[in-house]
Amino acid sequence: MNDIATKPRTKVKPKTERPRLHKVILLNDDYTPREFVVGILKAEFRMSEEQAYRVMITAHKRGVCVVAVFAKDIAETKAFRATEAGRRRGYPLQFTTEPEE
Ligand code: TYC
Repeated sequence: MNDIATKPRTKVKPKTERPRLHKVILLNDDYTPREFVVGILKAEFRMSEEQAYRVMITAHKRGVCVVAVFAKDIAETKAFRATEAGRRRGYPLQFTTEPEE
């Protein structure tokens, strides 16, 4: 029937790609106290006072700052928890996520 000999493929493409990491991004606002932002960064992202202050002041001056990168579900959970902690205190503080290039 089919006599055409086909050469077996020698190179096999790997089927699983490494899942992309996601950035957690801190957004500036005019109302959340600086100290509160620092406290959230320390509690939720296990940062030192110095690291947390640097991230907070970068977001304050530039509008946004990348906090850290994680697997997608961890980034989303941490961003949600940190945003929720601000909301519970009546602050508009926001953390978002986006995939790394
Ligand atoms: N801009 C706020 C203030 O002046 C402090 C602040 C910094 C809020 C960073 C959010 O992501 C933020 N009180």
